[in-house]
Amino acid sequence: MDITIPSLGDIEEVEVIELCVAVGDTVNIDDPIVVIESDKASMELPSTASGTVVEIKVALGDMVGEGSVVAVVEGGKKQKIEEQEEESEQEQKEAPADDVMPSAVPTGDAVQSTADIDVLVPDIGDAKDVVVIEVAIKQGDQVEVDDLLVVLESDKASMEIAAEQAGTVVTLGVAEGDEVGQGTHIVTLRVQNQQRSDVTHPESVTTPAPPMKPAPSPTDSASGPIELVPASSPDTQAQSTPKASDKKVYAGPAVRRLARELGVDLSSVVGTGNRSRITKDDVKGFVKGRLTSEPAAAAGLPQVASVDFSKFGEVELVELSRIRVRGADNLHRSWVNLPHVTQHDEADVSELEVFRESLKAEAQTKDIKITPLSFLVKACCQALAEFPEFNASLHENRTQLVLKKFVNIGFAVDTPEGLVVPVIKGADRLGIWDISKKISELSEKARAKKLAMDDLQGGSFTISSLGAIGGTGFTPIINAPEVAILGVARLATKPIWDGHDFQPRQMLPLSLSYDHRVINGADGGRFMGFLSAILSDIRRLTL
Ligand code: CAO
Repeated sequence: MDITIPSLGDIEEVEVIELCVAVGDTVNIDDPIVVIESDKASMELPSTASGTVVEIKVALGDMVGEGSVVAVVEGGKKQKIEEQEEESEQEQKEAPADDVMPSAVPTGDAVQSTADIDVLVPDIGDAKDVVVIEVAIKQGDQVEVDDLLVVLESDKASMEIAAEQAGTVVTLGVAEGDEVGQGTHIVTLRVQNQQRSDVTHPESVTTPAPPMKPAPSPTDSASGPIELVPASSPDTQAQSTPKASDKKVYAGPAVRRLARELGVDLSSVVGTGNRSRITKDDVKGFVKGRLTSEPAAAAGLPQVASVDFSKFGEVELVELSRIRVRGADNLHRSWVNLPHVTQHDEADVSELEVFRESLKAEAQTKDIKITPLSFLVKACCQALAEFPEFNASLHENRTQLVLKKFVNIGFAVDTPEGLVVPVIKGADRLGIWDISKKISELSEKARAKKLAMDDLQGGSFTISSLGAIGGTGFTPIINAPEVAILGVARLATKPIWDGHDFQPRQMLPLSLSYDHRVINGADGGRFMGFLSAILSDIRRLTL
């Protein structure tokens, strides 16, 4: 059974702009086979048979005329010829004898210099459920001839209603989503130097208009007339002033439907089809682009401008290591997803430092390097036991907290390849010597690129120490999905008032960043107070 292009009225040829089926597809009567388009409108061509598509006879971009075979369907039922002819005859009887330009039907009284013209929905035949899917104008807009006013869509075709005359929008009769029928008031335009506008209009005299039926009924057949509704083509749009036409999009009904389903604003999509028509692939590509593009763009955040720096001087492009690229992604993900708060404090580590110095000789004999970091790890384990919410993750359902009954402390290691965060598993069960050993082993492995996946996984809290490098404080980014991270800066000897005198004390700057969805400021303060107290009096580590 051949599926053919029916009568196109006065139009000789239309373009195939979309294939809706592929060979092997099963179709029912009325299922769209292709979308065809004249220079004025687009519509779906419904199948006149049910069965399996065994051959597609056209390709995208082909020009087809009445009688052209579009596809061959086998194995099902064909619509009865008598039915088709009856419907066709019936439609012809019902069609108004004076079919003229189908677009906006202006009515109004004779005027001198200005007149208010009501633009109405034209005869849309038996199209059902016609919905206003786009309103391209607003009150006060100046429209030119051929500027788009509204786009209507039935279950089969979309049709653009364009301005027949230039004028100013006085009132709008429809809104997006309204259902309309023939005669519905679309807009009132205030036009200049109008004659009588309800009798005829210049275009209908000079340009023979195609017959007017917006969409074939479900039973339209190969032999019945299929009539396209004129609308402004992109060519005419391009020529007109771009005020009300700024929002115009050029897309077929199937594409518009897809865009609506995916929530895509078609005016943001660049059309790659003939005359910039938007195709389904354009819509899909747009969505894909949004999903894979910069997180900021995907989230609708403004993007940092890309600048061609070579305009200002010599530049060199250097590849970033995989660790840096992935690390940057992780940091960015955390930064945009977790509301960070950073709380600062200083711990008096004077006694800790005396104790640490006293251990150095012994450490040397054990071939262990003992630094403030080992004590920080130990102290954090104790603080996490006291404040379990800091040793947790927010469940993805966002209504539960995953409290971890283990304490695995990650620590940031600066390597030539970038920042890595190995994890000391079960740190709460280790003493200072073992923690120190672990820090040395894991940081050496990190710098030698020998870390195993297991060394990097399972962290429940992270410490980032820049103490050996310097600085008085910084705001570390949480190693999500953990909820807190401790930043450590360089300790400094400061004069601290003891109530009688200033005493020289070794003060260690601490910066705690936490996920404010999980931890509030008061808890952050308590955690810091507890941590400082332990570091100030390391005897507490034994408690
Ligand atoms: N204040 C003053 N001195 C400090 C200090 C501090 N907070 N922390 C460490 N030091 C001292 C150490 O005691 C050591 O001196 P001594 O040998 O005289 O005792 C010296 O600085 C060097 O320490 P280290 O760096 O070898 O050892 P560490 O345990 O402090 O740190 C490691 C190990 C792996 C964390 C560190 O080498 C490193 O990579 N730090 C960078 C982490 C980083 O980049 N963080 C930023 C992440 S966010 O971008």
